[in-house]
Amino acid sequence: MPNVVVIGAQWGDEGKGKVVDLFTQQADVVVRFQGGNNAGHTLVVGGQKTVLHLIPSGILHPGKSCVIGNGVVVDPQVLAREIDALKSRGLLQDDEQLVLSLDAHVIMPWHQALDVAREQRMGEGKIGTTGRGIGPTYEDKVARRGLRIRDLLDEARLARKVKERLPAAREELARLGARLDADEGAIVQQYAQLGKKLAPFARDASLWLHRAIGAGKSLLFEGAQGTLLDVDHGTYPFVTSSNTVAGNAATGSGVGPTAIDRVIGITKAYSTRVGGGPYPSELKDATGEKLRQVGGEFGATTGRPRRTGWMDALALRYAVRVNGLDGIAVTKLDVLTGFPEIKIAVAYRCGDKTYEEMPSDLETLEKCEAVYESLPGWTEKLDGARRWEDLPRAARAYVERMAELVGVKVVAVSVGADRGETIVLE
Ligand code: 2SA
Ligand code: GDP
Ligand code: MG
Repeated sequence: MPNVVVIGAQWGDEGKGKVVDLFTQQADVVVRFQGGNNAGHTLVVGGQKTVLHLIPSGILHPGKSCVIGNGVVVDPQVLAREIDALKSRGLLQDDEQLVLSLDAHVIMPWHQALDVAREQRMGEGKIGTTGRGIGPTYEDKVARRGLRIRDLLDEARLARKVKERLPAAREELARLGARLDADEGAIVQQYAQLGKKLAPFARDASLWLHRAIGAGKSLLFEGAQGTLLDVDHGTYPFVTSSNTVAGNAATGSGVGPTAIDRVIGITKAYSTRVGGGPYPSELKDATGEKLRQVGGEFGATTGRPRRTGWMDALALRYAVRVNGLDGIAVTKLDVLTGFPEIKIAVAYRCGDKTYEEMPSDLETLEKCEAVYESLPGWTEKLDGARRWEDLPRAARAYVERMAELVGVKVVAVSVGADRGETIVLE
């Protein structure tokens, strides 16, 4: 298989975990390159569900390697727990299977406390973060004062860095009316211990990937969150704090962009969003509630109910553009069974103006209403479909119309959460 980037083409939770797990059958190495444990990637195999937050979604395949790249922000407690949970299930038996970049930045307890305290202060206008400390950790990275995995491996250096950062973090927390209970010594001890636990996995991941490419291995890059949550290209400021688009697969892992052969976007057959921010095709009615219930649209990390709505062709076309998508995989088509009519947003109306491409200005976007095209629904259950021809005519027409509106081919259609419930088209 060529080297492929799999990216969320909407607001996250498109089913990247499922698709990456499936594609891993043809790959050798799966690489996370951004985000952290804000992500919740769900894999279902033979009815058994696994939710991964940091470890790439290839880990269920023994013999395939998983890399956490330099662009990921790592909460070492969460990673250690995830490793233990997998080991106790008989997975990840060989430590060589997991590579953790020495350069990945570390989420420290004050980052998480700051994330939560800042959100509480923002009230109505809050971003709706996952409260995992993602934003504050990326802030420190860019401000050149972050701690990296390599700092956990050297206790003296760790102690020095904690001493440097902790007072300022405490001051900010106090200003926000919050506090961090743990004292400096306890934090150093705990994180040095975590460093020892993670040391067997910690490596120069860029060099490791370079050698894997040299040995003819194929790489699968696993995006987290989605295109519209990208810090540059998303609905800023209602975004996450990393670049979620395909271009960051190179930066966030230390391979050159010429190593990437193909980019696939994952989209639901409808849409969801978690957290605040504009969402022109949102459904705040009984139809939206039905999508949430039938689709099980609750956060895989926080359990928050996801906002739901119709497919948005403008947003998807935008994702095709900013990621350079070669194709899309459409997930959760089965969820639409039984809806008498299915809509696709094909334009936005904002006052007396009509937009056919995604407006870049948030204030405009906030005032936009979706203009819909309506297609007939179907009543047949889809979870048994394994070939394109198994789908009812109306379901095929819907997917074909989606592809036509966004101008790329559909490479797979997912009709259930299980690995096997997929129609692979190429
Ligand atoms: P953060 O925590 O700083 O990254 O939050 C900033 C925005 O990014 C959104 N975000 C997400 N959106 C969808 N899914 C995500 N992962 C979890 C899941 C979400 C959950 O798989 O369901 O469990 O709540 C994710 N992670 C970040 C977030 O909602 C903010 O809008
Ligand atoms: P990710 O963050 O993109 O990996 O997606 P999540 O795991 O957060 O959310 C996707 C949810 O949809 C998970 O509960 C999956 O098990 C489920 N899922 C994925 N594909 C399908 C599908 O085709 N049909 C149904 N019904 N569920 C699916
Ligand atoms: Mg998710």
